[in-house]
Amino acid sequence: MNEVLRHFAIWNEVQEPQPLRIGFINDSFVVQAKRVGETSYCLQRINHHIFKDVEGLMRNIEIVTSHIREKLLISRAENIERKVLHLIPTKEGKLFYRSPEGEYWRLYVLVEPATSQEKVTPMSAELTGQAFGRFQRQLADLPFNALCESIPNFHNMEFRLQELDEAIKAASALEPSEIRRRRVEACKDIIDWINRRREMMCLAEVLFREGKLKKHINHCDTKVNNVLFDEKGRPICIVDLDTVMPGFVFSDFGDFMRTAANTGLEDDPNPDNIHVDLEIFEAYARGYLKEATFLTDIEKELLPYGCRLLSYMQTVRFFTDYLNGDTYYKIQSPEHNLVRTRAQLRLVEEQEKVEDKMKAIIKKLS
Ligand code: GN1
Ligand code: MG
Repeated sequence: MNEVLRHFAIWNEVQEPQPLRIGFINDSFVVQAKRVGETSYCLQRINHHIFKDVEGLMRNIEIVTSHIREKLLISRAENIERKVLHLIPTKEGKLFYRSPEGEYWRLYVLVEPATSQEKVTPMSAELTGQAFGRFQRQLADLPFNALCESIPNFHNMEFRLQELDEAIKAASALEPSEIRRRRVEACKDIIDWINRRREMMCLAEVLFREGKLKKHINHCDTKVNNVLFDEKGRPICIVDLDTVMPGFVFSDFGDFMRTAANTGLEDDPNPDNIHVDLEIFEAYARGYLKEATFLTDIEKELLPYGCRLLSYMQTVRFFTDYLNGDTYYKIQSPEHNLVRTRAQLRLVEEQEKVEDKMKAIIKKLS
């Protein structure tokens, strides 16, 4: 790995890279400076099986981080280095390094001291809402098509359902003994459940085609662990920018609620643990609406719908991976993707139950 580091434009002495266990997709390593007070780094191997257009992905990140840095400079913000990710180019001036083995690597300045959270409190939810609202607002003046879709159709519900249909078809055509075929047969109830909600969940794509809904630049992975906090528990920087791309604003809102306003786990083995945490919902919404001053009426109105949409999308994505034989998400047990599917499915049902309450909260806060 020192061979990889050699290609980046860094001039201080650093220690051996140490693996950092975060995320399901890329591999990350911390590279500490040898001398106290010097810059340390975060080295990442980009999963190019998932991000096929690494060039486009890295260009997106460069556009977004420079745009935010410029905004921070204009507003004379302090500690800009800690507020937005900083990519270190290679010695050849490229945004990433491709090794002779065909691996893709990039290097960021390590934001420190910083901590990340796995669980939110109402207080941190409100601050995180502000942080993601601000992030969207800082990017709101970029035309949405300034960025490419680093994963084509990433949050496109119609596309995710097509992928599911293909997975069902492929698995159904296999030998009866084949595990994927048995999975389809054992999960007819889930397929019916998904089908009953299809039309409703493709509404955003329809509204977009009718010109009633705009796209913005979104983060597309708004989990609380993608926000770095300082020692006082204040958000400093948004990380994991692989999926910044055009999309609907309520996708980001909904994805946070999917992961944080849930009393259970994303892969809770006991779905009865899963309810919507309305206190977290309200706190995040309050913070978000304070900063997301660019929202149109229809976008505000669709925020609760965004919660359901993202949980439904994740149900479909986990389930599709299960039927495909677990090729996308790293799993910790053979049935992990099914456990995740059932947990997300229950979350959708719980969100359906409190949709009116969520709407009332948004109305009160707007
Ligand atoms: C993946 O690896 P991580 O945790 O950042 C996925 C998200 C899913 C999430 C589900 C590029 O994110 O879209 O919502 O898992 N990222 C990608 O936990 O597919
Ligand atoms: Mg991520």
